Amino acid sequence: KWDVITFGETMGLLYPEDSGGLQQRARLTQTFGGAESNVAIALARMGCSAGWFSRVGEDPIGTSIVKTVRGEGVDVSRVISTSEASTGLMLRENVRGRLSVFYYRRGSAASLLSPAHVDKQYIADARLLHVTGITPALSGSCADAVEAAMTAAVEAGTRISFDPNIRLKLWSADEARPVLLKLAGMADYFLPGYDELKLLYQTEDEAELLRQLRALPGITVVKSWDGHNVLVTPEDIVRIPFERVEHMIDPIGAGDAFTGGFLAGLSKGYNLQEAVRIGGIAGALTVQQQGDWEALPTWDEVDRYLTGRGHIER
Ligand code: KDG
Repeated sequence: KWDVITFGETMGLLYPEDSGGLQQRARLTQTFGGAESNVAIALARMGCSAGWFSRVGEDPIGTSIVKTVRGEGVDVSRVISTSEASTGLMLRENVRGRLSVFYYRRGSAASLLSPAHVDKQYIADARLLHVTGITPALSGSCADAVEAAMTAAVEAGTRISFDPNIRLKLWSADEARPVLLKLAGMADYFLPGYDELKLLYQTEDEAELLRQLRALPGITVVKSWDGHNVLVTPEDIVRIPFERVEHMIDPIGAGDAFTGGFLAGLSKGYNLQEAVRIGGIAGALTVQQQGDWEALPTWDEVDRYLTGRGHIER
């Protein structure tokens, strides 16, 4: 069985090499990014068996995404390459510390994913299915694909983790809320950030938020709540402090690293609290280097931190 399989759009990513915006003539670095493939790569680096699928265009960006994700040890056997549409793109800039993302993904190959592309047997062959709230924001057929995949998982006894990953450039909070709350209710592990939680439940009242989360059938881990990651189960609320970040370089990808670490921890048999700590370590290691997935740690790096083993320089 696969430890985790996941699916969702991965796009070509372009950003200026130097600090500065995209309006000026800039030299661009070409890479790629996608929340779900980031999680799959994180899991593979941490020694878990992971699969990711999507649709990509028959173009150089799509080909390089599939080759690179495969090279990271992720199963890409279910990825569909199509001449029907192009691989999506995103551009990113960081101007005086203000980060902005620009999407060129409408009508992309991945936005045409539909329930017909969801291989139920693949999901049944996994211990856990990971999905995010980006996918249902892409198109009606993508939203249907997420529901079909989750339903297949429930039928097969495959557990589900769900990161709402709210992207307000893709849909409004009012559009997102009912869809994401429904999916949260189907998940065994719901992994929102604190800001997303406030948006979903439209309150900042701590007691009310906790009450809502405890009413969910699954377990919730809230990322970045007052310097903690907070584990909420029907019985318990545990606040696990953040790991110290010495050199913050690039915050993007921290959430995906957290998810990868958390799920890797569970796959390796750690308990929930330990898995949250492992997720926190993976997140902290990732933000200290450039790149969404490039900076994801290996299990050895996480374990060195976890066990307090030092770094041998030479
Ligand atoms: O999750 C971090 C980024 O890789 C992510 O924001 C890119 O999948 C992405 C999206 O749709 O925004």
